[in-house]
Amino acid sequence: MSDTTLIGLGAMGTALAAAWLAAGHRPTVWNRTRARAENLGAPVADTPADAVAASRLVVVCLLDDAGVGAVLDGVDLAGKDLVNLTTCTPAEARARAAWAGARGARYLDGGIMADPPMIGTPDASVFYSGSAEAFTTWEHVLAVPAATRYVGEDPGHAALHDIALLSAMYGMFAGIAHAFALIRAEPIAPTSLAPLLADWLSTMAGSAHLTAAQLETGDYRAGVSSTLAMQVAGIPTFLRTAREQAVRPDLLTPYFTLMHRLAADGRGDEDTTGVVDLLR
Ligand code: FVH
Repeated sequence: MSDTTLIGLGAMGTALAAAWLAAGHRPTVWNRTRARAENLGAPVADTPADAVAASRLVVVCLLDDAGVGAVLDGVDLAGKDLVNLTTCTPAEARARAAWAGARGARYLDGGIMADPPMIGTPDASVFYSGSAEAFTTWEHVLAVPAATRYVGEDPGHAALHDIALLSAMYGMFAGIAHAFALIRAEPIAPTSLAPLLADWLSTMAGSAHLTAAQLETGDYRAGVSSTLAMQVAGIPTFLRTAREQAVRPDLLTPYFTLMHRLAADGRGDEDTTGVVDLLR
């Protein structure tokens, strides 16, 4: 019996397989398009059922949750530990855990915080949640391609951490796009702005800690150094600058609108943390 089965050899699954093979594991693999499995140097199963039968630990990394259901439909999962690294929503992960449990499998959901080239490097990590027993049993195998971060028994919490962090990343991407758009028509090289931007964003990322503390205490005035009122007063300058540079402010205005709403509610002496509550 192989120690691991890996179902799904897209860009991510192939990177996972390569990391396990490089570390001396011998995962049994299956992929819908068989050609992607053939030159890996791993045993290739003919069917998903054969792949699942080959190992107690079954790792799935497919495009989406519907694919997981389609591939594992009718496959005997009794006694297996199913680790699903397919990106999904928290509700999909909980439903998939119940689905696996009803078929006699322990379930772990995983949210991958890496792109394929990062797999096998110290920068890669994966959030896991679900069966603590399954995590303890297989952590030594799961830790080969990426550092493991177990975030609890709720199978939806790995996906929730994954999507929360990626959502913050997209907010950052939006800010970066706006910043580059502002300088685009000027004789300022993007490569000269980039290190300034990266340093500034790294410094400001620490503000997440103050926001978290304020959310936990409910005191949105604690530790405020730049009040909402001061920041709202500056919004017209951001909008005029965008207009002067012929840049659409579309990526910033949703956040500015929420800041205005808080200020209109008389919360100008607070931080911007109240935006979190307005979003709910
Ligand atoms: N690549 C990335 O940067 C991100 C990083 C964070 C995590 N994601 C998630 O990982 C899952 C897999 O992503 P991927 O990069 O491997 O995706 P693809 O290269 O497009 O490969 C998709 C695999 O899924 C197979 N597949 C899709 N639909 C079905 C289906 N209905 N039945 C069976 N297999 C299916 C596909 O098979 P094939 O096209 O080769 O036959 C690939 O193996 C994903 O959740 C990301 O969000 C990656």
